Amino acid sequence: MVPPRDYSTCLLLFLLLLSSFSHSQSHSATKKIRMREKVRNMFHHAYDNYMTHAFPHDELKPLTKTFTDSLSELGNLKLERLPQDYHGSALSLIESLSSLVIMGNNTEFEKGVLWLSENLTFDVDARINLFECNIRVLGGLVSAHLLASDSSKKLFQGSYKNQLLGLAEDLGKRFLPAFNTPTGLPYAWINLKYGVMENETTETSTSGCGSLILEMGALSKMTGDPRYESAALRALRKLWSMQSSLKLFGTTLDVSTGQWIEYSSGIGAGVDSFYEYLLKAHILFGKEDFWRMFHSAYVAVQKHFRHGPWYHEADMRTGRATYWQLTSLQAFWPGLQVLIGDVSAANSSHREFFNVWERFGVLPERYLLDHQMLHPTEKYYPLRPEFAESTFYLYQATKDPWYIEVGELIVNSLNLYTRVEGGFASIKDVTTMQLEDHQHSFFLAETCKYLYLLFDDSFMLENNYVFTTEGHPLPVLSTWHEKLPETYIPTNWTTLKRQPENRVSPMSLQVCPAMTLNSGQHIESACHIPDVRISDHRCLTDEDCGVDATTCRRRSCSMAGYCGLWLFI
Ligand code: DMJ
Repeated sequence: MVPPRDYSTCLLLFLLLLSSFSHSQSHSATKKIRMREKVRNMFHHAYDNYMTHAFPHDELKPLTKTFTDSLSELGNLKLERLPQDYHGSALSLIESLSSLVIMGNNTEFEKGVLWLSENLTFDVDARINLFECNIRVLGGLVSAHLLASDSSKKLFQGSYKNQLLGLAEDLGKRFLPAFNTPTGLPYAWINLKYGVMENETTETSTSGCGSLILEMGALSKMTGDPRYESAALRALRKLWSMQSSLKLFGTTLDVSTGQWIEYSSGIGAGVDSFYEYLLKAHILFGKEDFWRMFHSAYVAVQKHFRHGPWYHEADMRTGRATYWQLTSLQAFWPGLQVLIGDVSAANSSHREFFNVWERFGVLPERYLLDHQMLHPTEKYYPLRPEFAESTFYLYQATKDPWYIEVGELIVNSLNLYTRVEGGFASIKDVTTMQLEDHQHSFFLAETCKYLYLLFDDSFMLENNYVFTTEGHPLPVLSTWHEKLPETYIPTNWTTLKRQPENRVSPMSLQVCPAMTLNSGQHIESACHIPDVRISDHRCLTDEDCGVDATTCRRRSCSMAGYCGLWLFI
């Protein structure tokens, strides 16, 4: 471009640039406000329909405008074997409480808390999944209690008398018999009224044992009763002792023998929140030990599961790749990477999920990377939040407006494909967009919440929060910390509550920063493990392939060196 000759031209160009810059800034601010209101409307459409047609039952069936008492047998998407004599625990209301606060609906929050205080009981004959009940119900109650007792928020007209904490404590006590095993690893299933049932299965998952510490730890801190934290910690330590020489974990195990059942694992189903809780427990409780565990586990994942921008599964004993698939649950991983500052790795795998979302309009549950096709029986999208969650974290870290565009795409897809008169319905098959009559409670707890926070993060400026795996915020409190990481402590520190300009968020921990040397050479973050295994990822024999998690059939190694259920495909 030829440089302008006189100052007036220069000034004119400068003013034009400035006005286009401020115009694009105000344009993006307007867009964020518009999108925020769209999400608020979505949340209320889902919530109001639940309250009208399903409350106080557990979840809404939006197509028939009825309900399902799904807390019992949660973790089982088909909702089979529901008990006859259980009439719900207002699960979707409990899951909505923290979202109501974030979206500023204090009246409805107070109403919900009062209803639960007067009506909710856990003395019910219902067999529940410990992991699901912990993240959804205990987590929902603990988080709402902490929000309600924060007097600066003024959420109550009257006074709040710790009613939710009483309920949480009652539930926590009912969890304890599950840990009564020779190993301290908890049973996956427990009856809320009668404890562990006779002949109960001893099989559970890695996340079932390793993702209890945030909620149960918080409960101990608040009640002064150490039993919850101790039980969760003992289980986590036992699990930790079961890692392989490659520092990998399997997916399922036996709680009475402490032996692995499924040796293949990845970052998705059955394992995901185990990794998440190691890091988040470090942030919430300040224990260095959690950080050391997380770091070692994270490095092993990056080394053995990562293949360019995406992650496969591998045998914990040999590190050999087993399943080559992209799953909807894995999409939380980039968000976790943002928390430790590994933003470049987060960004590249987020892109992969974005491509799949764009291709299908939503994220299918399982996409077979080695065949570039959908898993034949897992073509559904049950309104999961993970992709929105990572988009929110990446926008927080980068402020790159592209993530706002991604958020808009998610919102538009949800409204286009899943919104019905009676709420939001799950998608049964992403190739036909046929709907299923189920609005999962995590749509209220997480999907809507993360989308809202993407467009309006003012809630995040009030305090430092850690979001549980179910999206329930827990404030990072100095009184809960044994020792804060150095980077977390401002010089004049007394409490972690401070002004927005001094805010220290988990992201600013930057525990794995990338570096540029004096020579100009760029060194990857300490947590960003370069991919060195691309050439040796394939299987050699059927032994390397393990068992298919859905059909329980042994998989075999194809001529091309990929594991699969070849008869099936
Ligand atoms: C939620 O219940 C939680 O995010 C859990 O950790 C994984 N699955 C669902 C949502 O997909």
